[in-house]
Amino acid sequence: MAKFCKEPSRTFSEYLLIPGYTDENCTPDNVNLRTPLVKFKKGEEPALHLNIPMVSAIMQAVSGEEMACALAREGGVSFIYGSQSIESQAAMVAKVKATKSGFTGSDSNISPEATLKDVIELKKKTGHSTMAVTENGEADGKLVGIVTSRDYRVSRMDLDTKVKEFMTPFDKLIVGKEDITLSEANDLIWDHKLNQLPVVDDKQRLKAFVFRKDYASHKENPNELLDDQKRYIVGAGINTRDYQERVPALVKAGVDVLCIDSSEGYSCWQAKTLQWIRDTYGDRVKVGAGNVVDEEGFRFLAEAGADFIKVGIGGGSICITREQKGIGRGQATATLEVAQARDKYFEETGVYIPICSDGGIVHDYHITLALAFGADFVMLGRYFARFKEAPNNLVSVNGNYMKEYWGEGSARARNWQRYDVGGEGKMSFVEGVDSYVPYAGTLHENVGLTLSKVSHTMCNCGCLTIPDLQKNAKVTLVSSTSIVEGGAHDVVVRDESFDAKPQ
Ligand code: RVP
Repeated sequence: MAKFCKEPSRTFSEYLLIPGYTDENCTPDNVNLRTPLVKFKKGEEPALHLNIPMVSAIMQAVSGEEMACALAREGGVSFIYGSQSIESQAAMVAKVKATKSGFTGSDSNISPEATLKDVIELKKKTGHSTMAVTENGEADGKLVGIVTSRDYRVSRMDLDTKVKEFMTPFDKLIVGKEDITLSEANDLIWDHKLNQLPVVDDKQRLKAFVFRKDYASHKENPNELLDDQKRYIVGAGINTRDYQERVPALVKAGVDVLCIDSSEGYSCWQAKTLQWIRDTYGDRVKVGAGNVVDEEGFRFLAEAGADFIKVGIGGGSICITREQKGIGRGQATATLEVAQARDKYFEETGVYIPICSDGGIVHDYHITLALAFGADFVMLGRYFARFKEAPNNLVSVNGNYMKEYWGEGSARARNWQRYDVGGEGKMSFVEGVDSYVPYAGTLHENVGLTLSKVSHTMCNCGCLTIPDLQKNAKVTLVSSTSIVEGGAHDVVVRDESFDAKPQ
């Protein structure tokens, strides 16, 4: 007969936090959301940490280069999706690592022989009004000038005018040398009243621009997650099939942390992948594994050498694994049991392995609950797919702006390695859907608001750090009738359509 888990399988929406004592020191400004990303020994610091407890899902619709830079700027990490060729995934990682904080690579390059008409078209395509004029019109060409919107007036000039006739030529430009620091670049910008500073190498090739507006925003991001060369920290997903080729390519591209991306991680395939990485790189390459939902699964991956362990099966917003295969566990119950296993393992071995609650975060307070249940950080797909920086399309559906969001197990992504159970068989049925999510604007605005809610709740619970919340949070189950009580009830909520129109 089957073994039965005593506890029912529960989700975050079935719980609430009960406030603890808040003293005058316990204010949102004093909350510290720093959390470990990879395992560490008692008394030591982890080799990698996050400044906010959020990472973006290993999905085609979520984690590309732009998302990775935007999230690292806030203090989190993106895991660039692995369901693409090794070359294109490594190129994405390399692009993130080439984006030094405050330095912007140019994707608007034009030749001096091009025309004003070409300039207008390029601006429409990239959205950028500053263009590098290079000898061959390519990114790696010699810089011969720049064009900004101050250099031309469409209403007064012939569209066939050549770029070389109206650009600001190189000899009139103030430029920075390749090894310039961000603050030196900023001094030049201020001293010469510039809007942008081109940075060139010794062969006069453009390496980056530093924009006046970006320097200001860099100052606004104290949580930026950077490596020792001031480059953004970035992760990448791998699978248990082509790791011997994929991992070296990602490591060469400069990836900081890997994660085996699978819907079900309690398998010999994950152990073999971890073993190969340890044999090849020792502890130098950091790699997470998963997903698991109980103590047994956690132990297995911990002993196999995972640097962090991901929790959750079937809770993702686009996931139909539970319906299709009948496997999975409520996200709250799974997180709690794995966190208890993590603590037990720490007591026994002195090694702390961070756990990540992956999928099923619907409301911002679910993040706080996941942390209270013992997660060190959370992975989100739907949440990030709504933002401008996600690599998915923005479309209009019935007059509403939506972003496309599809599961890795959907017919659209066809990421069969994620659902791999060995053998030659490829996906014969889907485990995910293709969907829309409402467009929500920029990552910066949304993450700021979400974390403000997390910090306020932590203060209500009397906790200033995540370890403090994990240890001291008080949690209660809610009844279905008390859920009704939690929303606006027994009133007619006013909105524009209801309000009487003034006469
Ligand atoms: P959510 O944040 O609820 O959208 O969930 C995202 C998570 O769902 C991913 O991190 C992954 O674990 C899981 N996922 C991705 N694709 C699929 C699928 O097609 N079933 N599931």
